[in-house]
Amino acid sequence: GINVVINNKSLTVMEGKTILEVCREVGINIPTLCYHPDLKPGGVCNLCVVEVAGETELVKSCETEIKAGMVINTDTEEVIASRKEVLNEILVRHPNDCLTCDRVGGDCELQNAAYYYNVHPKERNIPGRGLDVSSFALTRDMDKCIGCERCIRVCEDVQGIGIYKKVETENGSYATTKEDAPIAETDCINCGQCVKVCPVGALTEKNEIHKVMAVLRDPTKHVVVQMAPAIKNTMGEEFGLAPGTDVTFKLPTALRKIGVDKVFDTDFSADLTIMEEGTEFLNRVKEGKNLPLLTSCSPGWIKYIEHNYPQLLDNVSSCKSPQQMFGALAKSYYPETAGLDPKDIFHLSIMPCTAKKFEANRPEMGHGGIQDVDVVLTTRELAKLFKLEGIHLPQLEDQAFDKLMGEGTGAARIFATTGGVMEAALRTVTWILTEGEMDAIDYQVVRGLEGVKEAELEVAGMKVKVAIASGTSNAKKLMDKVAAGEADYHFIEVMGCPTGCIGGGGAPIPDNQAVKLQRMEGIYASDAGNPVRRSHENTEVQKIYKDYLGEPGSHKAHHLLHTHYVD
Ligand code: HC1
Repeated sequence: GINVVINNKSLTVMEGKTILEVCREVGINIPTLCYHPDLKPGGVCNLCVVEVAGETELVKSCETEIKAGMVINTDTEEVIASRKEVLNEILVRHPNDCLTCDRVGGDCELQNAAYYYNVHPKERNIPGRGLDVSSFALTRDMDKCIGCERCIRVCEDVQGIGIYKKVETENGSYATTKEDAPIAETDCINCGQCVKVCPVGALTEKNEIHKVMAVLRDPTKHVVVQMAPAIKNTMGEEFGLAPGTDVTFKLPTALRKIGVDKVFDTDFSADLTIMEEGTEFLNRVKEGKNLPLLTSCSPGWIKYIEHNYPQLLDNVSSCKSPQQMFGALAKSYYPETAGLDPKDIFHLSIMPCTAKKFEANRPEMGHGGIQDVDVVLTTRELAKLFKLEGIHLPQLEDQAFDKLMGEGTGAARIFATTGGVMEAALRTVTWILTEGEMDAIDYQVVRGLEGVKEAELEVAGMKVKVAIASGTSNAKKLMDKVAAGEADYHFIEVMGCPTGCIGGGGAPIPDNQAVKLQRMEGIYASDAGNPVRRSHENTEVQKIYKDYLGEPGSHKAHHLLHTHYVD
């Protein structure tokens, strides 16, 4: 360690870190707008300045490495005056519709900083850059952009896509798309990683809360919900619980309180996916065709492969994602069983994902003019709806999911984290191939938050080579090899977001690597605590095959649960 003095206190701290990182570790609050712990420093907002003895000017704490003997002050009068000036300059051109901004409720870093430093600009000069509502997934309010560049860095550096650029104007700088095109016309994959790092309301998921509220008030609508695996171990964060906390059975209670008629579970259709995709995998191995099989659950990933590797689309599993399998059944199996008209059903999906909003609107995802999923709300949107309705989740009693499509195994739950779909598939595929003799459940080799993972496993005398990637820049590493014919994998799991759905674009904010690790641990704990941990043991999945679908891969299963991406 090295010795430094911060705010008149002598401290021994770790070398090789920035002043900002050290201050945060010891509990000193330095405001930032462009800094994000998962991105390389931007150094553009100038809010994090501090005083270092011997320096003639204030230094940016996010970019300055801490050195032995440094004497640092983080809140001198000069520092505060400088921060106020920075904030004032931003606020002069920032719309002040905070009452109705999507970042209402403590999530706006600019509002928090402005309030903290008590900054009140005398007049405003709003640039009038306009609103981009072209996307099913995201909304851009460019007047609210403060030029912090976080979206540029996450899209370029983390996802390897790079749809954004910075524009300097007389009235401040801001981010827009390259060519300034509406976002729906760019290479955007709707992953929403930019939304999650945006410090203000410039980038948000397409807000559909009010649409859902109107439906909940409509007595002619029968509202049926599905809820993604990740929601159960992340929603608690919105109510002050630790990341990873399992709130599975509080969610049905809350949803019924706001007027939902049936609370079902995407975990059910994740198990169903394993039955369909496992069967598809075994068939492809038998026929030696279209290997490696590529998973298809992540709609950001599907968009990415459509844009970048269209020649590999035949390798993509024909399975719809669990969300869309569920949607198809919510408008067929469920109403047929319950004696309802599918036209009266409003199917609401709760996802940690912004790309799921896009997926629900894809033309492939409906039958006979009826859309399978009507609206997708993100984790954040549902949390907001609960709060608006006065619901404090931790105080609620537990309730069960509704029967028919409300059961999920541990295998389904781990879909939420990178490697989970692979592990769930391995649990069932090895069991089928060895007729129950190989009954391993925990496949540690495919776990962990690394961006790319590989493993070779022996399954019933056969060597199976698998790979897993999360985040599209990691997927690219694998797909370049596959496209060049240099890979001999049998099965590849790809999730569009780094770390998988626990790091989805609709996940609670703040969101960073440390939080995601806790979420992952929560997911595996929920899996381990579930008495049923293999998809083929889901009794409601067994029932739907017996009563409705026939066998996995049947004609009916294909009609409802599969699709083909051709773009
Ligand atoms: Fe996911 Fe999936 S795991 S894609 O991350 O396959 O969003 O949680 O619901 O569809 O099941 C997301 C999560 C989710 C689907 C499943």
